[in-house]
Amino acid sequence: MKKIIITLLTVNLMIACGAGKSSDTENNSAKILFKQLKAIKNNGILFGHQDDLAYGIGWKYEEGRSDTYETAGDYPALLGWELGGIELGRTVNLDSVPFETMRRLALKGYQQGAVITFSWHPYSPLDPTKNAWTTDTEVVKHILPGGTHHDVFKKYLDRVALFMASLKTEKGDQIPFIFRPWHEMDGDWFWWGSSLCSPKEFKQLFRFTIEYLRNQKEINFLSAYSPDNRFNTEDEYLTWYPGNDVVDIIGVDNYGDFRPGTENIEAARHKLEIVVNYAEKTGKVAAFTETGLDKMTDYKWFTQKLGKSIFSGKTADKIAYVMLWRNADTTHFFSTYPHHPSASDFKTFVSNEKVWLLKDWNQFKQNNNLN
Ligand code: BMA
Repeated sequence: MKKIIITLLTVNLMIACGAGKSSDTENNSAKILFKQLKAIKNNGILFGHQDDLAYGIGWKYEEGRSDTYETAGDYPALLGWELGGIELGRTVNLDSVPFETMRRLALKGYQQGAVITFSWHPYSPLDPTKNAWTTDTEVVKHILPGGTHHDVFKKYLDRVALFMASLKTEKGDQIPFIFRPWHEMDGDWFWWGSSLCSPKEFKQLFRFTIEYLRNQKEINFLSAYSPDNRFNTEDEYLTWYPGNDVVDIIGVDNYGDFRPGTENIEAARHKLEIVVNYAEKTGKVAAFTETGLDKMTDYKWFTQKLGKSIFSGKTADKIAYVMLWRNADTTHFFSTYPHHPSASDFKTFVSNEKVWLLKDWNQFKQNNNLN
């Protein structure tokens, strides 16, 4: 009898503590990823690229290809992917990448050692014909709990969760990744942006998203907060910050301070410093979550602009990664590719011992028993 009572007590305790949920287990894979990312600090920076294994300039879905690899001899250490369209039950994302291909390549990238990150530009739950960039209607307040379209929003998240849960190894373990929803909220180009929702509503949206995926759907991931560059102080940076309990990666997206015409590399450096300082204070990971130069018109951009923003001052060695946006075609690309005039500067940039492609990253994990 005593034994039964103890067993029942243990079971009750396990339920009360949420034990059994992967997100609460000591050795869960997202925690391992967090530990790996934290260990990078003071050592190097991972180089990342959006959609790198799926397509590049002049090719699409050719196994093993990568503009990064073909330019510099190694794959990115971090691979970005985009989920927009999954919420509508589509089989291809808004950039025409089939979700099956994405799943396979994300899994392959992870198994080769890369860090995986997902962005998400969902269509409006109020009107699925309106994409993330349609800013003619207030959406956020209607999809929060109690709102008219909350149930539709939950269905969107259910589909996201289903895809996330399907990112499994042969052993059936869900792979860890960074989820970076609702980015650039300080700008006014998305329906979740500053012109259509208040900081209070935004924080509720972010919190609901993370908590629903973690607690209801038991998805194992790290989350990233990524405003655009419209801040100059920590207070401004934190305007939309939803709370330390729902954020793991302290990030920033910044194209504006690198754009000819509005270029200000010192401002970019200063913003990264704000990010780094806040991550230090809170014990989180700092990251340069998105950047790049449209059509790479500055052939020394990597060493003279990106490099200067991250390597001058005390920021560089505290940022875990920098991710460049996608190389769609010759009218829309943000990194380099073979034979582009910026290719040799890119090689110089990644030859810096602090900039890590996949082999460097794997070597570091191996040397420090971080696997
Ligand atoms: C934007 C552009 C778009 C793309 C979107 C989502 O920055 O690259 O072409 O559809 O990201 O990936």
